Amino acid sequence: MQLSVSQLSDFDRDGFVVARGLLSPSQDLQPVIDEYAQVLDRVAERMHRGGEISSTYAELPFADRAIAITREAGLLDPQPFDISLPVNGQLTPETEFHFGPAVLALLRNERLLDGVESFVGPEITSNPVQHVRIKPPERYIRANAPGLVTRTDWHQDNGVVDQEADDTDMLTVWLPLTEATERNGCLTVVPGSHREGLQLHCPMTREGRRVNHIPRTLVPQERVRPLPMSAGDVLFMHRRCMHASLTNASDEVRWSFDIRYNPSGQTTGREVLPSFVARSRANPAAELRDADVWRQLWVDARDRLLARPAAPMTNRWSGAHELCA
Ligand SMILES: O=C(O)CCC(=O)C(=O)O
Ligand SMILES: [Fe+2]
Repeated sequence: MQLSVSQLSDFDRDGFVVARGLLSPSQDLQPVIDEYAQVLDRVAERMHRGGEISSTYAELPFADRAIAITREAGLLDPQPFDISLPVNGQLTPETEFHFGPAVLALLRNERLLDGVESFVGPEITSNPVQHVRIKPPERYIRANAPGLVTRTDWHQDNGVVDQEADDTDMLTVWLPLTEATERNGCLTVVPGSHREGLQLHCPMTREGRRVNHIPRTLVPQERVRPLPMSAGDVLFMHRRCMHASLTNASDEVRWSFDIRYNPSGQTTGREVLPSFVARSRANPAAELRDADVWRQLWVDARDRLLARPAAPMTNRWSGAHELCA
């Protein structure tokens, strides 16, 4: 189902639109939750063997298990769950990730891609800038934890990809697997900010990774709007819409995917990572449908990145601006 005229005009005005109930939690999201239970199993077993946790908490459902592990160990490392590789340092031959068939099915979901097609057109590439964020209650997480498990600072997605992708019509798709509320860390946005250009971002190093954020003084606080969403809702967001997320101050896990798409043929902004054709009306045979092939693309990307000499991170955000001090 393509988006309605009024949804498209909301996107035009605000820089985002939430399609309520676009996905079915039981049909479209549950397979992903089930797949991740296996990843958590593996990670919990390993942590238990390594003496990091006293129990594997195998009897608990996913969210409770993630919380129990975080409570005891201070962190459930997000990398083995993620659908990406660290590009800013920290990559090793042991770096894990998760590229499973249920996640690929979600990225290729018909209803989702119909929505994406409304913005991107009929030739759709899955952009490799993508993450899964499984965020336990913040109070159980140790200090200096990776950004994927804590609140996200203000930024525009355009500001975190390479400069060469400034003109790429990259569309961000954000969808929760659990209820996302103001208390557990839903997104916040500045409606209309996508029309105000690319803002200054300041680099910050966090856990050895470089993250770029918009300094507070450039965020118009009076325009900030929280965006609570339910499982099944899907947010479509312009690459220059300013957004952040709140702290998880609740007792539950806040779990979301953020994935991106762009018209095929445009640069993704992270060319070192693999993209794939998610939909092609002109040449359906070009679509990637096999999760093993998808996974292998990322294994090969990891090997390529490990083999190349460590290049200094070049980035347009030098941090020299006075607002970055
Ligand atoms: O979920 C979050 O905390 C941040 C997500 C985000 O920045 C994005 O989807 O682009
Ligand atoms: Fe973002």
